[in-house]
Amino acid sequence: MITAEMPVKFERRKHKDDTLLTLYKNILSPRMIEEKMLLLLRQGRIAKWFSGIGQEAISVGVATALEQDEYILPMHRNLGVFTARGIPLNRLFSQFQGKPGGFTKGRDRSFHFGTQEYKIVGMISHLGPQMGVADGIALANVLKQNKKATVVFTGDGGASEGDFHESINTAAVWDLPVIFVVENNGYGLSTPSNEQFRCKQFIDKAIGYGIEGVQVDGNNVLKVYEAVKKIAEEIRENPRPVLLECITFRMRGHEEASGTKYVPKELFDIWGRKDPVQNFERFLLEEGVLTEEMIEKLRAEIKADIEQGLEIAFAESIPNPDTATELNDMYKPYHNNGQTPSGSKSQKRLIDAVSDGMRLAMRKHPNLVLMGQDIAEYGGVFKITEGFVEEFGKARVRNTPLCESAILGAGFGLSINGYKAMVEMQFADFVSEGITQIVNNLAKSHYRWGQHADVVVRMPTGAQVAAGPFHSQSNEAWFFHTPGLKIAYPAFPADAKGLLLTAFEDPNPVIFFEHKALYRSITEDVPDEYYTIPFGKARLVKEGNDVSIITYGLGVHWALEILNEQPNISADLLDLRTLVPLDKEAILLSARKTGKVIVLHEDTLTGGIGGEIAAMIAEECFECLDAPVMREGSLDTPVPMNAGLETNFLPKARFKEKLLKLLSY
Ligand SMILES: Cc1ncc(C[n+]2csc(CCOP(=O)(O)OP(=O)(O)O)c2C)c(N)n1
Repeated sequence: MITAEMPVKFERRKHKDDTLLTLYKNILSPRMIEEKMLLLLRQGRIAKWFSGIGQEAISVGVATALEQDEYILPMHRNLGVFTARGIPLNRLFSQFQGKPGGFTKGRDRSFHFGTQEYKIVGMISHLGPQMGVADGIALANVLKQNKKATVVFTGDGGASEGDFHESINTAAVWDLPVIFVVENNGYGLSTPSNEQFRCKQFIDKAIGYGIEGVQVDGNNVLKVYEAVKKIAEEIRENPRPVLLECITFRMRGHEEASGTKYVPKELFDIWGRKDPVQNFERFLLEEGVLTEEMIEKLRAEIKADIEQGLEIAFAESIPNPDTATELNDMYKPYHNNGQTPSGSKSQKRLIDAVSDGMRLAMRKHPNLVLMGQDIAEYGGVFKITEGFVEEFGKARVRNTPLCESAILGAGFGLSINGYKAMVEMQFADFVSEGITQIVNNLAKSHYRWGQHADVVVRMPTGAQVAAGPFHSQSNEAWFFHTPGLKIAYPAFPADAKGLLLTAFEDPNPVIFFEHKALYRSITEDVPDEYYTIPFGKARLVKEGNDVSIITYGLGVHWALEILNEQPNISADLLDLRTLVPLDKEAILLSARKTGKVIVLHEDTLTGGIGGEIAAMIAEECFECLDAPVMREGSLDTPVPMNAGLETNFLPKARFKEKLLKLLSY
C-alpha cells in the first residue's frame, strides 16, 4: 500500500521528452491558475474556490493519457482536466464568474458544467451520481464498438454514497470500459477517512465487485499517466471497468472559506514534501529534460495566458436576465403535431398498447436502449417486453442489476453519447431510489449546460390493486414540481401508445405513468400503425354544460363510471393526458364554460396536482366561477393494503359526494 511516508519516485522508462514536457506544462498550468485564483479570492474578485492544489497529478495524468474524444467526468478538484483538454482560459474564467462566455450562461458554478466540444461532463453537487452517467457513456461506446474508454472521478467521501456501489457493480456486470478514479485524499470535507470507511484501501473494494483494482501514487503524474494509459489501452480492446485508486492529500480546505483547522499540521509538512508539481519539476531538471530557462519561459507563457483570459472574462458584461430565454432553455426544442392514424385497428388492452408502442419505437429508433429489472428474457414483471430480446437482442434490451440510481444515470449517459434510453421502474414506487438522477441530472442538464436528456422513465403506478404502501403510490406530484421534466399519464390504450411514441421521439426526459389497474382492465380499438399524440393536449372525454371534471389516469374512469350512472349530470370530463406540459387552455376553456370545476386525482390531496390546477383557475377565471373550485384526492396517508381500507383511502366515493355538492352549489 502506498503511504504518506513514501517519497514521490519517478522512473524515466521510455518516455519521450515531448511526453514529459507535455505533462509538465499540463501540471504547471492548473497550479498557476489556482495560485492566481487564491489571490483573486483574497481581493474579493471571485467568490468561492475549491482547491485541487496537491492533487493536480491525478487530473493531469488522466486527461493527458486519454484520447481527446474520450469522455471524462471530473469532480470539484479537477481543474487540470479542464485545462489539459485545452479549454480556452477566458471561457473557464467566465464560467467561474458566472459570465455568459462560460458554459452555463451564468446558471451554474465553477466546475458544474459539461461540454461536448471537449468531451467533459461536469459534476452535479451530489457527487456520486456522476458514476452512473459514466456507465451510460461507456455503454454507448460499447454499442458503437468504437473502442473508447471513459474516466469518472470520485473522492473517498463520495465513494460512501450508494452510487459508487451501484455504478461499479453495473459496470462490472455489463463489462463497461470505465476507469473509476478514486482520489483518496484523506478527508471528505472535515471527515477523516477512518470515519468515512473501514477498509484499508479502495482497491480492496474492487475485489468485491470482481474487477481489477490498481493503486498509484496520486502525487506522481507519471505513475498516474502510465496507469491510465495502460488501463485505457486494455479496456478499449477488452471492455471492463477498473478501479484506479490514487493516494493523495488535499493541501487546502474543503473550499477556501472552510479552513483546515481539523487537519493535523504535520500532515501538511509530510505531504508538502510530496508536492506533485515541484517533485516532477525536480525530476525533469535532473533528467535534463527541462532547464531553468525553459521553466521561466513556460511560466511566463502561462502567466500571460492567465492574464489575458482574466482580462477578457472580467471585461465581459452580464446581460439583463431574459425570462423567456430562461424558460425556453428548460427543454431542447421539439415540436410534434401528431398524426391521425387511418389504417387498421385492433382491440388492445392498455398493457398491449404500451408494449406495441415500445416495439414500434425500438424499430424506428435503432439507437433506443431499454433498461430495467427483469425486462429481458423474463419480459418484465408485467410482461410488457416479452419477446423483445428475440427481436432486438440483449444489447438493446437489458436486464439491470437491482439499482435505480445507476441505471437512470446510465440513461443520461447514453443520451450524452448519442443514444435514447428507456428505463423501466419495476414499480413507480421504487423511483425514490433514483430520484437524484431524475430531478437533478435529467431535469436540469439542458438548462444548465444545454445537454438534453433523451430518457423515458416508465412508471407502473397506482393503487386499487391491494398491493400496500410500497407498490401503489401515486408520485407524479414529485416530478410535476420539478422544472425540466415532461409527464405523461394516459388513461386509455390508444393514448398510451401514441403518447409513448411521442415520448420516445421527444429528446427531453419524460416520466411516463402507466396505471397498473388499467393495464388489463381497459380495452379499446388501437391503431396498428406508428402514430404520435402531441403532449399538452387534453382530451374532452365527455361534453356537458353544468360542471367540469378535470382528471387523469384512473380518475377518468371513476368519473366516467359516475357520469354513466347519473346521465342527468351534464359534465365536461377532461382527461389531461399529460401533466407537463399542462393543457391550460383546455382547462380554462371548460372552466369558463361551466363555471363549476372539480379536480380529481388518485394522488393524496395535499400538495397534489389538483391544488395547482385549482389555483390556476381561481387566478385566471375567478369572474366566471359560480362555485369554489373543488378538489378530491386520496387520504393523506400511505396507501393501505387491505381492500376495504384502500377503497376508503381512494377518492372515488368522496368524489361522487363532492360532485353532487358542487352541482347543487
Ligand atoms: C449528496 C451530497 N452530500 C453532501 C455534500 C456536501 N459535500 C460536498 S463535497 C463533500 C466532501 C466530499 O469528499 P470527497 O468525495 O472525499 O472529495 P474531496 O472534497 O475530498 O475531494 C461533501 C460532504 C454533497 N455535495 N452532496
